Amino acid sequence: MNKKNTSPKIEDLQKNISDGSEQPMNTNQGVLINDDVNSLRAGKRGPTLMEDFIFREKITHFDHERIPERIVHARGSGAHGVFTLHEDLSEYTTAGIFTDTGRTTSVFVRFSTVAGSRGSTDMPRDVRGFAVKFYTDEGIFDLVGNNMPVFFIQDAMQFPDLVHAVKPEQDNEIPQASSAHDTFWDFISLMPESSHMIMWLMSDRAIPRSFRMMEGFGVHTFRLVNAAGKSTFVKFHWKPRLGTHAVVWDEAQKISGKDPDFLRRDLWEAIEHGHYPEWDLALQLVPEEEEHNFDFDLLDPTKIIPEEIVPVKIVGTLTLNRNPDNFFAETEQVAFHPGHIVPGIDFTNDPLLQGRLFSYTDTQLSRLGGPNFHEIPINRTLPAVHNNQREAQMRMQIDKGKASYTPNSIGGGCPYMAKAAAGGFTSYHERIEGQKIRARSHSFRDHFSQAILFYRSQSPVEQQHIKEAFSFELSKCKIPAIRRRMVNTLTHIDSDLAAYVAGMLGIDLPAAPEPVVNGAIPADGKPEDYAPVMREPSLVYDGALSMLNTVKDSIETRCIALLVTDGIAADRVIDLKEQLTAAGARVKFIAPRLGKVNAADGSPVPADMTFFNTASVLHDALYIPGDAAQAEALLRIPEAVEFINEQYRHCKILGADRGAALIFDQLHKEPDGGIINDGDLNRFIDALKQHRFWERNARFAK
Ligand code: HDE
Repeated sequence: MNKKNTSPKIEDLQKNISDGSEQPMNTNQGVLINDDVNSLRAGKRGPTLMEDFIFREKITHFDHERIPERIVHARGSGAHGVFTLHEDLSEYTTAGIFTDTGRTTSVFVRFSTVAGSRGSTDMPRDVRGFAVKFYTDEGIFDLVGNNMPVFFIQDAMQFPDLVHAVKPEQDNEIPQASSAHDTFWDFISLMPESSHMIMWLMSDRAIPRSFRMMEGFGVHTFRLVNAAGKSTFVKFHWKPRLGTHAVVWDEAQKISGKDPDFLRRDLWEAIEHGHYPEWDLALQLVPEEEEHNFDFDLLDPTKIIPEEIVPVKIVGTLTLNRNPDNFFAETEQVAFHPGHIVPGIDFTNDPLLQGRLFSYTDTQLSRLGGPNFHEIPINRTLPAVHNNQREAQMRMQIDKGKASYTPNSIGGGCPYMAKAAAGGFTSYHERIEGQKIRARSHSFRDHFSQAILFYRSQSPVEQQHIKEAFSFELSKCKIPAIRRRMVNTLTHIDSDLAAYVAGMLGIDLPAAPEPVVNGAIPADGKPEDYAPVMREPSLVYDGALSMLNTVKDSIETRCIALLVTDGIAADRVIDLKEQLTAAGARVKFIAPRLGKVNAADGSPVPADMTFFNTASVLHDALYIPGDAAQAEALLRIPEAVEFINEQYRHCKILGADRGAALIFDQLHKEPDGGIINDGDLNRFIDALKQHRFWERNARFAK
């Protein structure tokens, strides 16, 4: 199907843009301002007068400059872009964005952390939000997902508990943006259903190298519905073109100090430099008749559908190509909602999704100040809005006519309801029967088999990182009983993992795994109805779960530090920069001081950064051009030595020209596949494509 794109441009929706250039200043009522620096007073040294409407308007506006931050996902970064479809999916759905291959749909995407407040670091160990607003011709479709495919809890009823547990503790508001504390692990250790999610949270997925290098997941099973009313279950995935990559934990902690805006800056700069981030949209499709063919429940949000069982089908591309003009107006005020769907897409009865359908409108009422938040430019839908909703705070739309009710005759019966054939939304006719009941389905009780599958699917490096992450997090818990409960939970996932963590915490492993405690049982609930069903995973390995199997074919946008000192050969550094830039990397000259270094031929080599204003953790690799004199000069600068040591420790790729390579011996770096000491740039580039040389750390060897 190849229809013409009729969408207005998203920029047209945002008509309230003001840049103030070449304009006189005026008040919000349009009155030109003559004096914006003196308040009106009774005499030069007298009291300020209440009648100063210019002063009062300015201060009132200032007093209310902050809106309440999001309860969760407060720290975020956004970008505009487009979505294009490669394949007509009308076999499954009537939704225009999934059937019209000729269309380019505008999107706004917001990435976020979950726990920290708005000013917190980008780099805590945390889930990342991946929320996409599609401005489709048929209305807004929001895919409000995360960078992990499962969630901590099965029922929305427990979301406030989860969030209270992970947020800073009640008495002293410590720690900020961190799950490494008693209340979080107290809750988790009493919630066996969190076992799968907690493996993802302790994995490298929780410390991404870049928003541009994260997968995204819709998490819940949704429905697609076609023109004949037939429904197909669907899981949504975003696959980054640059592959899925992470930093290491020591690096993440240091980045939080050196550049808390690390991920925000990375996204902004990539777009400014024209390196537009791209993701493939991939779907897992399950025919309605096959709902019960799995050994887990499709409605359980703590489960994935292994890609080994249902492969993903790539159907479209998301490209982010424009930074916001104004952070507050766009990234802060954007309001996502999993309930924003369009005809051809529908919900399932996943109890987590069902609860979300209530929460997201409700939260905007206090955050954005009332029910008219859809009129804020970034939230406007392409089709003009015609309905009988009226008034309330901050109403922008001026509704004409007398009739604001249905049925009416005064307004000619308008606005009228749209027939399904004309695109009117109809809900999928799912058959429902049952008692009104508060209960958890027995099909939701297998909490461990996919946690085990996840761990077994990880490479030795990733497994080691998970061991270290649990050890770190639980070491921050002060209450021994919580640590012990968690270690016992781990014995049900992997004995080696449990033994390592117990060893690092200095506690004894239980002689045999004890039953896991489930603290979430209703007062009159029967414990046997809530006892986890323990079983082995049906699959041994799912290749899609390990970042080892990710895309590693380019060094595009990787930040390479070229360490330069006086006496360097100018033509060599310029050539290196050109070659690496041609391969897509971003190269910075790091020097002892700002300004320039003096090359051997007397020409200036401009310094981008210095050893005192940047750090190793902000770069993916380093290269040392020159000869022994350059190496010796660097060895005399403690910050340069620390830079090289840290790059090495974080398993990064270190390159040097043959003459300068003696620096690696001097610093006792044993030659390995991640150290290129002969100036061979092709080998350096190939090594960097692998992201890190993980084998360097002997602890990973199995
Ligand atoms: Fe959210 N979530 N959530 N969530 N969520 C919010 O809405 C909520 C859940 C997600 O960049 C809030 O506008 C409940 C799962 C993202 O603006 C709030 C439950 C997933 C974002 C809310 C969940 C998410 C939010 C806070 C349990 C992954 C940020 C501010 C039923 C599929 C969107 C806001 C942005 C934001 C409620 C669970 C993703 C309070 C009740 C599962 C990416 O309404």
